[in-house]
Amino acid sequence: MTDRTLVLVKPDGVARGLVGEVISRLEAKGLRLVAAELRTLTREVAETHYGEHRERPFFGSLVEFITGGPLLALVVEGPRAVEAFRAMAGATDPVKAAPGTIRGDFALEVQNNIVHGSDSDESAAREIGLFFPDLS
Ligand code: RTP
Ligand code: MG
Repeated sequence: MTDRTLVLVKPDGVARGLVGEVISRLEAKGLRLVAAELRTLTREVAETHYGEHRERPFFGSLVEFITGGPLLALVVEGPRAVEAFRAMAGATDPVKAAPGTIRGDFALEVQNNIVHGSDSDESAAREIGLFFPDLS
């Protein structure tokens, strides 16, 4: 199967009207949309999605942020989709993210950094299963 990754336009990106911008960039790059849904995450799904960060000091704040409004969940596919989208998103801290990346162009704060992208093929499979169980 072609490589797939889970992309989220986080609640800050949706609130700022950046959904079209992110989708345009994905499509221009050549990644293909497989699934898309606007939804507000439950605390349970948010805590599962970011489970690797459960012990970090920012975990509570991160869960509040990611459940604080609707986000757009996308599955996209294409060659090396995970790596391709991480490169487009840029560094986690938007001040360090290169201009030309989504975070580098549109954000300034480490938490409110517009997009999420799976960080490995294993993470992508787990996250796609969590958000879109009918796809796997
Ligand atoms: P993501 O999982 O959302 O794609 O981001 P990432 O891999 O680039 O970064 P990660 O280390 O997995 O962090 C997940 C998200 O937590 C928020 N964060 N806040 N306050 C802080 O120090 C801090 N550090 C990370 C960000 O929203 C980050 O994207
Ligand atoms: Mg991550």
